[in-house]
Amino acid sequence: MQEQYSPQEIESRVQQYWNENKIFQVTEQQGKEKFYCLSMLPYPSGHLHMGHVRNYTIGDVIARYQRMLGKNVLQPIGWDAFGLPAENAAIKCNTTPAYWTYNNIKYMKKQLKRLGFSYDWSREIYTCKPEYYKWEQWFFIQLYKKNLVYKKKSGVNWCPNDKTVLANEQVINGCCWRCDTKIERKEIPQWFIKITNYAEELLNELDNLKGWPEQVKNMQRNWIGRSEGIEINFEVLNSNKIVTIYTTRPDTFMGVTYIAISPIHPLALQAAVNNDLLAKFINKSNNVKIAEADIAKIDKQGIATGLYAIHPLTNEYIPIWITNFVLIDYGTGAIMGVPAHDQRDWEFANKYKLKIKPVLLNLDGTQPNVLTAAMTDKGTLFNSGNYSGMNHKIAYKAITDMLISKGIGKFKVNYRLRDWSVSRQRYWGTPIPMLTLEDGTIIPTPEDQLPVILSKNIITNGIKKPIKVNPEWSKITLNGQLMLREIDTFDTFMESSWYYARYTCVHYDKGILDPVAANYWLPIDQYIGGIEHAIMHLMYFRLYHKLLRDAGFVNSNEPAKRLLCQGMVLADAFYYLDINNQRHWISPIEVIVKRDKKGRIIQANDIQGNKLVYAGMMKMSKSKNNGIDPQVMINRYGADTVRLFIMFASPVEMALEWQESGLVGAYRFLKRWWKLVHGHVSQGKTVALDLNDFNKHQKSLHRELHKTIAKVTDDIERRQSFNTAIAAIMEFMNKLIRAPKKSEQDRALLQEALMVITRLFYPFTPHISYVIWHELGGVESIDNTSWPMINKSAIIEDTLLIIIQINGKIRGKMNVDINATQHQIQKQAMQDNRIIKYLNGFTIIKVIYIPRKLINLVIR
Ligand code: ANZ
Repeated sequence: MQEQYSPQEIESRVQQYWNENKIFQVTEQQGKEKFYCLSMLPYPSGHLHMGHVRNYTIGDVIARYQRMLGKNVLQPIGWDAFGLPAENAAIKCNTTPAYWTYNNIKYMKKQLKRLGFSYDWSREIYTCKPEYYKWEQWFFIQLYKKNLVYKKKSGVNWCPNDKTVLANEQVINGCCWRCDTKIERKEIPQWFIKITNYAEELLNELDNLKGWPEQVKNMQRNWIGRSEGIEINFEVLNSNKIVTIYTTRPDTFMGVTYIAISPIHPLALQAAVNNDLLAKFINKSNNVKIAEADIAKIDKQGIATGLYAIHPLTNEYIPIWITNFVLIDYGTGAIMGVPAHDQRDWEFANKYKLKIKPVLLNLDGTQPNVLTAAMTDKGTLFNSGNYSGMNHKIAYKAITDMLISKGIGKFKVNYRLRDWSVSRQRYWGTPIPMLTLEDGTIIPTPEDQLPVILSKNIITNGIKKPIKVNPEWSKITLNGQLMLREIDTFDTFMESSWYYARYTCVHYDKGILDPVAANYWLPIDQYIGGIEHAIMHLMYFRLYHKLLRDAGFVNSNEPAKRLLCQGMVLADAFYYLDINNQRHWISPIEVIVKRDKKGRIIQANDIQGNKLVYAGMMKMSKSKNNGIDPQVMINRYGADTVRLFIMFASPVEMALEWQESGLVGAYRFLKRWWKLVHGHVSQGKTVALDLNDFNKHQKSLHRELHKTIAKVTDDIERRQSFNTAIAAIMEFMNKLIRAPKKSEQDRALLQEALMVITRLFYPFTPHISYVIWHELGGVESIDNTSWPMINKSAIIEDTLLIIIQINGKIRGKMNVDINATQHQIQKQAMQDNRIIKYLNGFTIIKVIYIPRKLINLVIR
């Protein structure tokens, strides 16, 4: 065994062995328990960042652990290879998105291999390859045939900068999630998948996902946004029209003072036909798409239509207004305005001097003051005719029943979830496999013509313009008929919605999935990824599983049993202000810091000596220039050190604070381990372990060893608390370093302990474990070795701690033999130095013994 620990040398040797022997390649083995461990696939942006490294390390630790339990473990990897950044980069670097993407993959693949992740590389997926997206196109056509997709001209979120449509989820505070440009509204024909058909199931099944974080489930619940309410029909005065509103608060029905409709509500459009002012207002509002979350914040604008609705109970005339704060695609696109009890309605009424009629008392029974704001507590009704005096819950039911019995109201469950718009006006994506005939009819591409391969013939129009496919590509003749291909491509969330299923049978060419393989591996036992995917990806992925199930390809209801969302990776961030008060962020690698005794930064300078401001630990990002390149760290310390630090530095779901000092600590630890093993093996072989021959110390060390196995196993398996698992191994290793190594049994025990520790560490630091295992004489490779077993009898303590009381007062504690009888315990207590003085001159009249806990001597 080499004296020095040289990670670069051993890691490349071990990785080469794994590669050449395809150690982690798996096939279905009926009858053998499977474990499917999956980390979310990376976008090939150019190089791995620390977030990737953290995500994939966690996955690999779990996969390696499960393999040691004897399971058939599938851990695949692939590339989410379509998407906008490739187009932008291609424009900037004057190349093609394909070239940029494949090049990035090549580099990042090398990085993944350098980290020693135990992937089955034979199943690698590139989502931009026709052999993959062919099945996505095929499946879309099946959905089309089942009436689960449709094309609709619809107001969409349009990002004027990226020149593309965005899904609602991709609009954050009215701006593009990618470039932060203000979103506009635009009407274009778009393809949609009917996710709303699955809204109820997507919501209800969350309750069965016991292995998913509550936070994610709650985010999904809110996003699906189920609400129960009632639709109410109001007659429009002097017309045969009806306006239907949706409300969740029928108890406020007597407080309605106006009706508000969306600018694109049919009634608004009709009213505008002969009214220029209305038409202008509608036009203006159409240019801005308002996100639901913004309704509370926006300046409420409106215009009276001149139409009135009739209140069904009071027969009052209620003005109908067109407003910007009622969304067309929620409920019925029309509301009843109850300004006294809804703040949005109040702001609108206040601005346009509409009546405000309170109908609910404050909770304390006093009359509400609605001059300055709405009163949103739910007190007792007043001002409400027959309903006055009713508690709001009773009134809710009474008014609902009344409206239903009159035939003007009906129960309605609404979902905030919208159908998924999957068309993108982008080049670098999966072509949508649909055709438009000369007469405008839309047909799916015949299946024997699949895949519709993305054209390589592209047009670039300079820096600011997006790449476009050459329009000539779109024109085709099929069976003598002229037709046009879609030039839009799919939202890239399409590819990442079903890749997990395709991994089970990547080379299958008879269909999208081989049901035998898919049902063997699925559902995923452990899925790992960032919390930023809580809504979009994880919702679409769940939807796809249900679509695949309903098409007969899989027989489970959900794609993943257990989900782990790892926390962000943070690093110190520093900047200086220039003369224009602009911040310049300096990479932490180039900063020289002074710390106080507690390790807090008290001064920071850049290499030139300039004073810097320390902004604290922040998420690693380009904008703060505080990203740490994993490659530099691997080159400096090796993959095992990086992996160990990442898993040790914090609980997986919490933020990880990157500190090079922590990395140095992990590296030092591995060196100490190496040294311990080196010292041990250079002394030659050991004798067999003889538990009967153990002295007290050896017994105790042996017990500690098995307690450590128990703790580490529980931490990894049940608690997923990897940092405490590592801490426990390290603690034990420190005991080993200090333990006597003289006698034959000392050495035999050390040998045993090292063999155990090497296996416990293997999931975290597989390379060094691999080598040490061999040096310790492991017969087969550690990759095929099983997780250490707990020797239950070794854990059993051979002594017990017993409390000694005299007349009910605690006077001491003592260790007694585990098998001691009451008589022996009493005898030992009476001989205890601390006790003797109390007994002097007294007689024991009674002994109370609580087994394994306490002995109380009653004296007089
Ligand atoms: C009267 C009322 C009185 C309301 C009151 C609330 C409080 P959720 O729970 O989100 O479903 N609403 C309905 N459709 C709307 C649309 N298209 N655009 C904007 N707002 C809309 O909320 C439903 C409530 O949101 C409905 O109940 C309606 O206002 C409003 F004291 O009706 B409510």
